Amino acid sequence: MERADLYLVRLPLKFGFETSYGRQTHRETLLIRLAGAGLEGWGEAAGVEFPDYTYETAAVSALALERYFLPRVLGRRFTEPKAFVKAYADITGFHFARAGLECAFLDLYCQSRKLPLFRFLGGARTRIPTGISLGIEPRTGQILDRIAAALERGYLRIKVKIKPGRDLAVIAAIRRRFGPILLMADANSAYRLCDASRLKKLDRFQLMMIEQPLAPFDFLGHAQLQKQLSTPICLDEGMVDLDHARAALALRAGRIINVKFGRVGGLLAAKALHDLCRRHRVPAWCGGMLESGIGRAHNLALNTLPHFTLPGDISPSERYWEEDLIEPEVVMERGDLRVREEPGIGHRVVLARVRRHLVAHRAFR
Ligand code: OSB
Ligand code: MG
Repeated sequence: MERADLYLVRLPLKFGFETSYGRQTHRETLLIRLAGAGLEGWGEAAGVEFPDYTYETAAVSALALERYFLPRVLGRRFTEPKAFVKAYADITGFHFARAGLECAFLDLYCQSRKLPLFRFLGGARTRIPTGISLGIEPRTGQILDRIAAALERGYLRIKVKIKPGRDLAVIAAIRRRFGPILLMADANSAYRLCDASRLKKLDRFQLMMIEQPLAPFDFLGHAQLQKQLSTPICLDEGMVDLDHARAALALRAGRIINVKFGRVGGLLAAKALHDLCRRHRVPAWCGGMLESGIGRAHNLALNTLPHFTLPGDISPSERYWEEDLIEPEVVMERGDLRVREEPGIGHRVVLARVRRHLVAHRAFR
């Protein structure tokens, strides 16, 4: 690898996105550019700005890459992804950082092989039916309006964020207005096991699943809760690697898994989790992290894998950004996201747009 660039950017979201952790109006994220042999590859460490969903903020990813990961790959030539990942395999943790780094390499590698990234991963489809993840709003009417617009736009499944006090009445209002749509709720760890009787009241609304009701690694609590609920529990925050996923499944902590390539440390790890779910016959789907177009393009490639049979959380660029960082943007047609057949991620990064939102840039040789 001849050169690496880290771009910390802060992108204005088109809408405030509120979860049980709080409300975001901007997305701070880290972009990684690798260059070698006349090509460049891009990746994104789409952590968070404030350590809530994960402690791995974009700033932490930048530090980890600069201090620990980049020195292992700069000045070396890699012909295979396996060898690239092996160069830093002894470094633990920093999943979002290593995911972004691996993504940049895979983009570069696939371009050199003239291979679309999704084909390299083993994906087959070029149209992805998808769902939308809607934040908490101060008034239920606003959520209903957003759902009406999303259904009109062709999203297959609606996910709404919930927290104690913004749950039962909201879900009831949604069912009353929209009837039997594909509906689910994401609690982002906002409940305790002692809230079980409240969560049990959600059963009558026939949700597809309730995502991450309890603390990230409370697999025992989730197992006890799942025993009391007919609604399937889906695990998100705690599914950080295969070991945690295997433990959670063995304990019956949930019946569905949300796969995010950043959380598990890369596309290859995400594919391994996808394969684990398939072997266990556990339904799986791809989550999202409000990525810029760069991470979004990588996530889109991941979404093409065959066992992601439930609609995911990946929306087109225009939902989040006045102007995405890539050309062409990720687009939705008749409810489906389109996967590009060009080599690598198949989208070009517009550096001028990266610079417009730049917080910090560092170049390494
Ligand atoms: O819990 O799935 C989550 C975004 C940031 C952090 C956590 C989550 C989310 C989403 C948004 O739900 C999904 C998206 O549209 O990218
Ligand atoms: Mg979630």
